[in-house]
Amino acid sequence: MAIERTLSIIKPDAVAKNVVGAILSRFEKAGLSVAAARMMHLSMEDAGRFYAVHRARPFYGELCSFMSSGPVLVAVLEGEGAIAKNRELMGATNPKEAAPGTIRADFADSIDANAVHGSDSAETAAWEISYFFGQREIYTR
Ligand code: RTP
Ligand code: MG
Repeated sequence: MAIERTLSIIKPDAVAKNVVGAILSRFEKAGLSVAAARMMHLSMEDAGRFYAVHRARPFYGELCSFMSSGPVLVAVLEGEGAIAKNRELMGATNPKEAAPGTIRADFADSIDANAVHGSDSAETAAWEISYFFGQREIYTR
């Protein structure tokens, strides 16, 4: 399988719970490497542009408020099949439906406060990575 890059966000709920390291460790144990990472506090506008694909959905306002409610860790993960592997490690969007042992099953509280974001396709990953990181900020081991 090809080496891919994907964008991960450790959301405000998980940062507040002090489980950033625990979540990054899951990625590393599954064979993904951190190629870039930064703590940031998104503005409502930052979150709105990032999640623009959802702007017509009823949960858009709440999603943007939540994502700008506290600091997040934005990161680029790199490895074989990184996009699908990350989604698998994350688990279902609603933590009540997330498989046991997934990040959302173990760390998420609700469908809004669901601990992590992960790119859902190669096209999305490329756009999301470029939204947060310049070429010179991304490292390959
Ligand atoms: P994400 O984009 O954050 O990685 O999550 P996802 O792909 O699993 O879910 P997506 O459909 O892209 O939705 C983005 C985020 O919006 C919130 N959401 N709320 N109330 C609802 O029905 C609902 N549906 C989605 C979630 O916080 C989800 O992560
Ligand atoms: Mg999504």
